[in-house]
Amino acid sequence: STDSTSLRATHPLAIAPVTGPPSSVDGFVREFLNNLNYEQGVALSSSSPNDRYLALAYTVRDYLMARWLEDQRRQFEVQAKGVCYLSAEYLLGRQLDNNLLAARLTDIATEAMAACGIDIDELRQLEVEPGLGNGGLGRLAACFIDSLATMSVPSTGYGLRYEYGIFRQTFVDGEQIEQPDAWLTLGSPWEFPHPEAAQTIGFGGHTEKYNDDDGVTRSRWVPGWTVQAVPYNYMVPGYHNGRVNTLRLWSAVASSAFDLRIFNAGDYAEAVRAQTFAENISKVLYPEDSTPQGKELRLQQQYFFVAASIHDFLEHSLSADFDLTKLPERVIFQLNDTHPVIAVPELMRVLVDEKGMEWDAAWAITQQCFAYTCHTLLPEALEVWSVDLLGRLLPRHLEIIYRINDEFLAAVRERFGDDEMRIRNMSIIADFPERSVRMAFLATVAGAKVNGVAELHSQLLREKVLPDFDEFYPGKFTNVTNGVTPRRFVRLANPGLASLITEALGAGWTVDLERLRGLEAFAEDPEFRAKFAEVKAANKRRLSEVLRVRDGLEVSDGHMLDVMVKRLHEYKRQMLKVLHIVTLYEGIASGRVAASDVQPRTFIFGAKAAPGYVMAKRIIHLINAVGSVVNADPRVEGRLQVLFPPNYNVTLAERVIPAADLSEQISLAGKEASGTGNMKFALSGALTIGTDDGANVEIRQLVGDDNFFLFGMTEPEVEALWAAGYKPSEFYQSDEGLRWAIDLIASGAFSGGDRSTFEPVVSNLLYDDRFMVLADYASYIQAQAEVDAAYADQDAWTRSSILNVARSGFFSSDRSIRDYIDRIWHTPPSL
Ligand code: B1H
Repeated sequence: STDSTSLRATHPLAIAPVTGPPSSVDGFVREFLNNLNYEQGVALSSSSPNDRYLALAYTVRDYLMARWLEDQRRQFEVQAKGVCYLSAEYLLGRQLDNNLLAARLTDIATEAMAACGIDIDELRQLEVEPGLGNGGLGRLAACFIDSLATMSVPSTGYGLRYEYGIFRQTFVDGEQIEQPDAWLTLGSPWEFPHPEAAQTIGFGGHTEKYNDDDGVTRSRWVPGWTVQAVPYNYMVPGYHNGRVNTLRLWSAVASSAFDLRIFNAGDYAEAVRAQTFAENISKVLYPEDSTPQGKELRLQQQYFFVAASIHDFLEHSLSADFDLTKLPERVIFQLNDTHPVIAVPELMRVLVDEKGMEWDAAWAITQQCFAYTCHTLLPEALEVWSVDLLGRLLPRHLEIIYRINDEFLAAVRERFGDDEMRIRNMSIIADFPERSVRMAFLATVAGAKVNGVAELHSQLLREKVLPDFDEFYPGKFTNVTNGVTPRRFVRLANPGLASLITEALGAGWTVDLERLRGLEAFAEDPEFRAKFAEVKAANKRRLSEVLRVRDGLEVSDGHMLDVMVKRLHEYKRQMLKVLHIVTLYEGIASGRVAASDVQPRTFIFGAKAAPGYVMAKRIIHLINAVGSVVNADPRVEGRLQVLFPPNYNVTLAERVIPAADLSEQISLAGKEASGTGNMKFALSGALTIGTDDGANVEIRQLVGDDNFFLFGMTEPEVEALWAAGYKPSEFYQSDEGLRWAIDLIASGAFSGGDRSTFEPVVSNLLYDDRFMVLADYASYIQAQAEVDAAYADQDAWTRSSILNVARSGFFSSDRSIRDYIDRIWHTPPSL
C-alpha cells in the first residue's frame, strides 16, 4: 500500500491540474457519451430520458470541476477573510440552466444534444427543483450565494440537505392537499457526498466540572447521544467569471456504534431500525413560513447544521497553526434570521471548553464573528425556545446563554441603573408565559451588526422591536435592502427581454444592473416600445403554453395579467385581491355593470399555505371557489378569469413573472419586511399596485409615482387606527360595494349555496380583521380603477413598463452583497 500511495502521489494525473473537456460541440458530445456509458451504464440507443438528463448534468459539472478544485485550493492558500452564510433554507430552483449559463455552455450543449438526436428542452423539464426553502427567505439565500460567486467573494453557504423539501401542493375540490416532495428519487447529479468527512454532533446528556492540568476548574459537556453529519457539496458557479464557490448541505446519519449500544442491546434488528431516529433530523423541511415551530426536531435541525458548519470551518478552512484570537480577521458567520443563532453558544463552547480560551477573550471574538439579519416584524414570528427543551437537548449551551445574559444585563444595569422594567424587556431569557430564550435578543447581543431587509423594515426594527438595544448599542443597527439575482430572474427567465436589453445597451448589464438606466431613453422610442410590447406578448404565450401542459389551464388572449404569487398569509392579504375580484363579478352578476364595460383581466394566484394554518387553507379554497364560479358564468362573457395553478415554486415563478402586467404587493403597511417578488416583477416590466410597505417603498421612489399604483394606509396610519380601536364592521356598514362583495361570499354563491363553508372567512373579516383588509378596501378598489384606465392606453403603459425595468437596477442582489461587504462583512473580492 505504501507503493500505491507513492505511485499516486507521483503519477502525472495526480499532480496535473484538472482541465476539463474541450469547449467544443465535439468535446461536449464525447464527454456526454462517456458519462452516459460509464456513469449511467447505458448506451445512447437504450438510454431513458432520465439517463440522458443525468449524463448531461454530469457533463456540465465536468466543465466546472477544474475551476472548482482550483478555487478551493486557492481559498485555503490565500486565507483571506470570507463569509460563512448560515441558513436553514436555500430555495435553489433548477440547476441545469443556471450552470450552463454560468459556464457559457448553453449553445454548445444545445448543439451537442441535437447532434445526439436529443431535444435539450425535454431534458430541462425533467429536473426536479431542490425546494429546500419556504419562500422569500430561502430564495434570498440562493440569490446571495449566486452574487457572492459572481463577485468572487470567498464564501461558503452552509445549510441542511432535507430529504423532503417544501411539500408539493395539489388541489382536491379546491382545497389544498400536501404531497411529499421526494426530490432525490431519480438521482441528484449536482451534489457530491463526502461520508468520510462526517462530523459527530452531540445532543442531550449533562455537563460537569473538572480540574484541568493547571488545577483550573472548567466545564464540559458529556452528550447523551450523537449523530453523524455528512456533508454534500454543491457547486456555486459565478456568472462568466470562472469562479466556483461551494454550498455545503448536511445530512444526518446514525452513529452506529453508539446507537447500537443504547437501543435494545441484544435485539440487532430492532437496534438497526431504531437508528432511523437519528436520520429524521434532516428528513423534512418545516413548511411554516414566518411562524417558527417550537418543535424539538426543529431545534435538533438547527443545532445539527450549525455545529457541523462551525467545526467544518475551524477544522478545514484554517491553516494548521492558526491563532484563534485572529478569527474575526478570517471569517464572518452571517445568521440568516434566528434559525442558526444556536451557533453563538456553540462557538463559545468550542473556544472555551475545547480550545481552553478564557471566557472574556472568547466572547470578544464571538461578538466580532457573527452578524444577524432579521427578516420579520410579526411578533408571533420571533423565535423563542423553552428553557426546559433547550436545557434537555443542549445543557451546556443553556449554561452559556445564561452567562451571556447575566453579563449583558449587568452591563445594562451599569448603563441605565436598576430600571427593572427595562431589564426585563431586554433579558435574553423571558419569564413569561414560559421561561424561554429569545433568539433574536441573543443574536442582537452577539452580533457585530444587526440588519433589516428594507429601509422601512430596518427603521421599524430599531424603533419598534428593539429600541432598547438600539439605544444600548449605537451603530449596531443597519439596513441592507434585499435584492434578486438578474442571472436567474432576467437572463434565464426572460430571454426575450434580456436580448432586447443587450441589443440596446450592449452586454455587461447582467453583472452591473444599474446600467439598465440606459433604457430610460429608449422608453421614448416608439420602435423600442413596440419591440418591448412584443416581448411581453411572447412571454404571455410562453406562460399559456406552460399552464396548458402543466395544469390544463387556458389563459385568455388579450387579457391584462394581474398576478399575486407568494406564500398564503393573512398579512399579505390575498383576501383583498379576492374582494376586488368578487366586486367586479358582483357588478356583472347583479346587472349593474355591463360585461362589455369591464377591462378584460386574468387573475393569476400562486400560493402555498402552511399545512397547519387553517385560515390560510380556507382562503385558498375560497380563491378556487370564486374562480370556478367566475370562469363558468356566461354573463361574464369571458372578460374575467381566475387561475390558480397549484404548487407555485421557483420554476413556475420563472414563467409567471415575466408574463405579468400587474404585480400585486398589497400587504398591510408595516407587516412585509421587504418582499423580493416585488423586485422580480419590476425587473420584468410589470407595474406594481402596492401599499407603502417593505421594499415597495423603495421601488416606488425609484420608478416614480407615475409608474406605480399606491394605495392604502401608511404604517403610522395603521398604528393610529389600531390605537383608536379598529372596527371592521363600520367599514362594512358604510361602503355598499364592500357590503355587496362580502354578502355575496356569505350567501353561499361560491359554495353551492352552502353558507357555512366560508362563514369563518367572512366573520373573521367582519369581527376581527387583524390585517385591516376592510380599512384598505376602498382605496384598493379606487387604485384598481386607475389601473384599468392606465391599461387602456397600451402605449403609455408600455412606456411605464420600460421605466420600471430601467429604474430597478438597484434591486440586483449584487448590490445587496456590496452593501453587506461595505457595512457588515468587510470581505473584499479575492481573485
Ligand atoms: C421571511 C421568514 C421566515 N421573514 C420563519 N421571515 C420561517 C420565518 O421556517 N420558519 O420558521 C421561515 C421563514 N421569511 C421573509 O423574508 C419576509 O417575510 C419577506 O418580506 C422578505 O422579503 C424575505 C427575505 O428577506
